[in-house]
Amino acid sequence: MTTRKSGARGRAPGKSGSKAKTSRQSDTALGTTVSGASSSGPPDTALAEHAAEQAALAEAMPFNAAKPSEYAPADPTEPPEGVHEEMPSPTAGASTLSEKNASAKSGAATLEPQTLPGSLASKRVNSAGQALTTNQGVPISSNQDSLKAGLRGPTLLEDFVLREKITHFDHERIPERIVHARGSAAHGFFEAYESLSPLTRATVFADAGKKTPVFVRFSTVAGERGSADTARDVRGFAVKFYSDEGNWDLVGNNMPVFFIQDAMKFPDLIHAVKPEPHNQMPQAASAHDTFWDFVSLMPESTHMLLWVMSDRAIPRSYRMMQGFGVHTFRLVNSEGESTFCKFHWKPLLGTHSLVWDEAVKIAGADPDFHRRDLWEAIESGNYPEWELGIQAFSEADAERFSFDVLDSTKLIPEELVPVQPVGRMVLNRNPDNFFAETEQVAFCSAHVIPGIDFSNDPLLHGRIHSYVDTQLTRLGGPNFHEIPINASIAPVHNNQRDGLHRQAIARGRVAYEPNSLGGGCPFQAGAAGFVSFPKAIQPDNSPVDKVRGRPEKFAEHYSQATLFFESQTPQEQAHIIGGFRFELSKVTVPAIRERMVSSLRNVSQALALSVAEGLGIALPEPMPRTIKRTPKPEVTVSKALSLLALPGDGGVATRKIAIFVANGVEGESITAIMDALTGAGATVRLLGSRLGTVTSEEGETFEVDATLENSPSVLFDALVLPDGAEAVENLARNGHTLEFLKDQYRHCKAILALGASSSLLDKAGISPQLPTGAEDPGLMLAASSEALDPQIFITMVAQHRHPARDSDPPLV
Ligand code: HDE
Repeated sequence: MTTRKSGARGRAPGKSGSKAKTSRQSDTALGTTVSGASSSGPPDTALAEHAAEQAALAEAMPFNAAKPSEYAPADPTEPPEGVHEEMPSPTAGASTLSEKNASAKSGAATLEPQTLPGSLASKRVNSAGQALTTNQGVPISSNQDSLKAGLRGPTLLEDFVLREKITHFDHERIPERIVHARGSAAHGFFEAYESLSPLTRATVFADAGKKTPVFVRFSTVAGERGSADTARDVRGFAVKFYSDEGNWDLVGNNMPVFFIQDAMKFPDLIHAVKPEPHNQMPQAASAHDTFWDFVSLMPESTHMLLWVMSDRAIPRSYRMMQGFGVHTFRLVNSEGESTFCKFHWKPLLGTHSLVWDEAVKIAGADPDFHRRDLWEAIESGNYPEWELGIQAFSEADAERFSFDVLDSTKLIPEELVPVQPVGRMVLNRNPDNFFAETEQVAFCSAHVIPGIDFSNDPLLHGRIHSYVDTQLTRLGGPNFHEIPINASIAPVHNNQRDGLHRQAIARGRVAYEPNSLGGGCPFQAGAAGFVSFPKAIQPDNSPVDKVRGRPEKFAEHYSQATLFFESQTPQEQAHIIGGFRFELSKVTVPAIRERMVSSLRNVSQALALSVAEGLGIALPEPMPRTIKRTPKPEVTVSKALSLLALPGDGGVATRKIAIFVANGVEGESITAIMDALTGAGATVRLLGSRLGTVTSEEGETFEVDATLENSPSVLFDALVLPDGAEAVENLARNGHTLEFLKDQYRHCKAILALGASSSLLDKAGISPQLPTGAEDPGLMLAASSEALDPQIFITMVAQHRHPARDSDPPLV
């Protein structure tokens, strides 16, 4: 038997042990912290009682009963609970008997099992109605001037208020993340649809309706902390679940695959994509020599390159992108049975993206475009929501697939393993403080909870090491788990101590295990704790040799790149071609461009040809393939891979719509469309040449809330041009008007031209017909306010874009 409990329970303090208390001892001997008498002494003092309890605890464990279970255990999946004793009294484990002397600072003794509270509430500072203080809590009399020897005299070294303020300021910046430096985050919750207990014992999926708090950070990868949001890049999608069995971090991306297969290549990939080391250019962009040099030599990157050159890499909003766990994970149920699993987040608003020309212009107009969008949506009560789905499959299924599920450059088509919805996530609270929460949050793919486990994906295994390692430097030492945003809600009990910035004040003198003086606590949880799934390292149980290498299936690099390309709509394909053309045209070394195009020949002839044409080069020979015989793929077209597969709820909530106004506008139709749009949940802004008010034909005034100069077209999803001859004339005189209009048209957005404003369309060279002669489905002309049916326009806006108008190069 390895588990013993309550050995000391019921024994009278001081009566433990076999020795009779016969010998006289000094009354003060018990206070000593060294040496001491061989028996506990008279039991009538607190010191004696404490000493007796300690003695009893020590005697209750005459030897380490757990030892035999540590060698060649009969069943390693059922480790025993650690040997421990119930504490004989609340003070038995105290550091000091003086703990009863509470003060405003030390507070009362902590008698219940407890650690730092995980809730952020205790850390939140509310300064309303409070006077300024120093960091020592001393009220500051004046925050305007330093202390000087006379009004025109030198500043005094004595000024501790100034020195403390400046010193803190000097150290306000911490190192930024080496990747994913630019990010934005929000709090929310995850709610399980039903119990997933047949598949996993993970507590977040324990019951239908169970809610778990989350903190989610979205990010770009390559750019630095101050870079623009709309760079062409992968987006991080990192979710921290504060579960009741500890923190689970699902640190994913908005694309289901990755560039490389083994963690060994990650530093190379990132060195290649980051600004080039000699001149630190370009910022937040993959369109440069070193990136394309590297990836064109790494054919396994090709599938991911197709994703990154697609519109997925320039989302319209964080709220409108999917998330993926990327790697294959394991779900483990309470019987210890495992199922492989891939995680998918699907946005309720659907998947929508920018177009490249728009993304470039937004980077200048509003580099915080995605950050602002997320913040404003949550502030206005439009809480973004995603559905979590899993692809669950057995090891036997995995063996049958034409690709290896441990290869992160491959996805599992939804046609092969459907995505099963398991819960929803709502982000309903902005952080109080960007630095304290969004910057200091530390995600880590090693943070799993019982019921979630790793597969042998070699990319995932490198990540298990990397995150904590990088955070040690970024967050300054080993105690960053105690920073409030990182602290688990589940209590933390272990024997880790000290280190920079330690906050937990551990009670008692025991910081080791096994121990008897702390009653054996904290003790190992045994099978109730996280037990690693014991599956043999090699799926087929073949002998395990030390090896640096990859399985043969990893060597097939192109069939899923082809699958992705073939699954896109013609417009999406055109954008992928445009992406490659743009990026490769920025490369200065012709041989790199050619090498990449030769690789694309293995994906699609049409793709390679169009890119070659765009670059003005002849089609090179296809790149030799790594694998001799390509296995037949199970799926050749997957509808789920198109952005159009998730159109969203068909509404216009939070869509940003510009209505132009100027003196002389026809007010009735403006009011009608404005009311209809805001009624449908859209965000409407009245744009004019200047801030202030404009007066309508009817004498009504409208407040201009943004200008044509400060809010260009790319910041809006749709445009309304007003009626009123004078207003139209006024607007036509401002060059921004036509620029705005042309961009709305070029980016295939919905435009409503009321009455006289149709002349602005003519001036901009915009025809109500497409070059095919068909009516433009995103352009609405309403001759008068009576002829206006706002619902038709709302439906146009809800479609996000009207690709029929898309042309390469642009028509206007
Ligand atoms: Fe990361 N990654 N990564 N990564 N990653 C980091 O951790 C790393 C990879 C991802 O919002 C770093 O705290 C290695 C894949 C996200 O704070 C670092 C490898 C996926 C975030 C790190 C990968 C990701 C990071 C940088 C290859 C998608 C931002 C700072 C083996 C599944 C989390 C930090 C946040 C951040 C290492 C590959 C997602 C350096 C070694 C694949 C969303 O530890």
